Parts: sequence; C-alpha cells; structure tokens
Amino acid sequence: GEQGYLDLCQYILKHGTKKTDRTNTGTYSVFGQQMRFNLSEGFPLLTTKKVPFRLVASELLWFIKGDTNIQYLLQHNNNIWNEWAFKRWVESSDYDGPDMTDFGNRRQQDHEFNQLYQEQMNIFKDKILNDQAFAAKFGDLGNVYGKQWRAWKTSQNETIDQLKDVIQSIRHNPDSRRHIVSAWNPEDVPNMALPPCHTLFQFYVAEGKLSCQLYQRSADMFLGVPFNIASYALLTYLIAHECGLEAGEFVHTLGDLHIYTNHLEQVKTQLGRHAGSFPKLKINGEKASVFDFELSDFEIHDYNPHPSIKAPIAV
Ligand code: THF
Repeated sequence: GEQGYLDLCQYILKHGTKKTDRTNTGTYSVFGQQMRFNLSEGFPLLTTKKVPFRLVASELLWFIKGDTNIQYLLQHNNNIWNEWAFKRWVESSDYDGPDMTDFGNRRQQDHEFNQLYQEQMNIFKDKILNDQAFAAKFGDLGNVYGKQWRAWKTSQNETIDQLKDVIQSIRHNPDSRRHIVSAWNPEDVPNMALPPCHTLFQFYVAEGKLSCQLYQRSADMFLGVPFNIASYALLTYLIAHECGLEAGEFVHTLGDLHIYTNHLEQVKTQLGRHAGSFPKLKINGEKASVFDFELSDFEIHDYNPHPSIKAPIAV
C-alpha cells in the first residue's frame, strides 16, 4: 500500500547515492526495489499528497488510443508532456524566438528568463491547439508509448497491436505466462522524445483476478511515480472489466529509483504526513471495451488526500 511508497522514499533519503543525471538536476538514487498494491482494497491514489486523477486518466486514455501527439492532452487541459514537445520546437530551425537552451534549469534559477519561457510556452500551446500543420509537426513526441502499445512496426513493415493482443490472450488463454506489452523497442528508441520509463508490463490471472507487474527502468519518486502507480492500476481495472475478472494486485518493480535534489523538501513534507485509506474507483459498466472509455466514464469516490505539494519537473 501507500506505506510501501513512503518507505522507499525514506530509504532513498537514507541510503541513496548522489548521482548526476541527464537533466543536470542531480538525484539521490538506489537500484532495484518493489512495491505491491492490492487493488481489491481500493484504488491506489496516494493520500499523503493530492494526485490529480483527471491528469492520470487522460494520459492513460491517450496511450490507449495510440496517440503520440500532445494536442489531445492539451485539449483535455493536461500539461504534463508539454516540455518534451516544446524542446523539439525551440531546438528546430522553425523557432525564431529568444534562446531557450537548457530552459528546464534556467526557468528555475532566473526569474526574468522564466517569464520569457512562459510566454514562449503559451505561444507554443496556442499553436498546438489551433494550427493543425504546426501540431502535426511539433506536437508529436515520436514513437513513444501509444505507438509501441498499439502499432509496433515490424521488420516486415507490419504493425503489432500489443494491447489488443494481450487482451485477447488474457481472455482466451488466461494461464499464459506471455501476457506482455513492451514499450522498449531498441530500434525505435532514437526516434522518441524520451525513451520509455515504464518499459514493460505483464499480466497474470489467478482465482478470477487480474494482476499486473510493471518494470520501470527509471522512477522519479516524487512527481512521476504517484502518476505511474495510478495509471497502471487504472489500466488493470479496465482490462479486468473487459475480461470479466476482478482486479488483483499491481506489482511495481523499479530500476533506478531516485529523488531529485530539488524535491527533497517536498518529500520530507510528505513523509511527515499520515496516509489515509485509498479511494474507490467506479467505472461506467455500460462500456465493455478498454478502447471505448472516455474521461467521464471514471469516478473516484472517498478521496480525502492531504493538500498537493508543488515541485519542478526535471526536463
Ligand atoms: N520526466 C521526469 N523528470 N519525471 C517524470 O516522472 C516523467 N514522466 C513523464 C515524462 N517525463 C518525466 C511525465 N509525467 C507531472 C507528473 C507526471 C509527469 C510529468 C509531470 C507533474 O508535474 N505533476 C504535478 C501536477 C502537474 C499539474 O497539475 O499540471 C503533481 O503535483 O503531481 C514519467 O512518466
């Protein structure tokens, strides 16, 4: 449960190695840990800070659609992937605004620069929403999750719909040990704005329950992981619903798990809070297929979290 998450954060603070990283932020990091969430006890949306379920759900629906363009996210007022598309624009020859090199770090250190950045980001978002040609060119993150899940390109130029296939295999051959979806496509990694952090997941059926295990190669414990837990829990509930199963466990296996150096105060605040009980997820029973769900088909009940805690995302 939530205590497993809090214990891992505590463990990193105590035993983590200080490491540099791609984003030049710095992290405290450990390698190889696991959390388990019993989905029949509730929906694992952390209570020690408010986790915005609406953003988790719209991101998951975006993956399920096979979409890789942030336009859909922006249409749903979801800004969590903006920086990675923005980066491609400001590094392109089409961009003629003020220099945005290393904007992720500079916007935190330099107030004047942050205002310039916000202006350019607003221009960018406006163009993604209102200029289709621009959105097609700069809204796309490349062959990220949605592409690999729904349309993995083979060497024979065919496509594999891993998500559809795994649902078929859960329905028709529940005892199989091959219920796997991989987002890690080595040939395609160079064509992604960001190589997938949640790399591979497997389903398991026993006693009428569907469980899911995720291998996450890189885990931003404070900002990303609470989203990732809720996202895979929701996916498990949806697939269980389609397959006539109950939701079992979500097992979350982490590779490089880390706390960014500019999240330390936030993590300490969170660790000082008491975890409550998890909320309940209600899904619209009239929808049968995973591919038919919309945001309005999900409701979270009895969610009483501590207040949200703001932190900067490392880009
Ligand atoms: N990059 C990094 N550094 N960490 C990540 O967790 C991460 N992701 C995705 C891609 N790159 C990553 C993006 N996922 C937030 C949450 C998840 C994200 C990105 C950002 C975030 O800022 N959450 C805020 C609320 C934001 C809002 O309200 O708009 C929060 O308080 O939870 C890992 O999948």
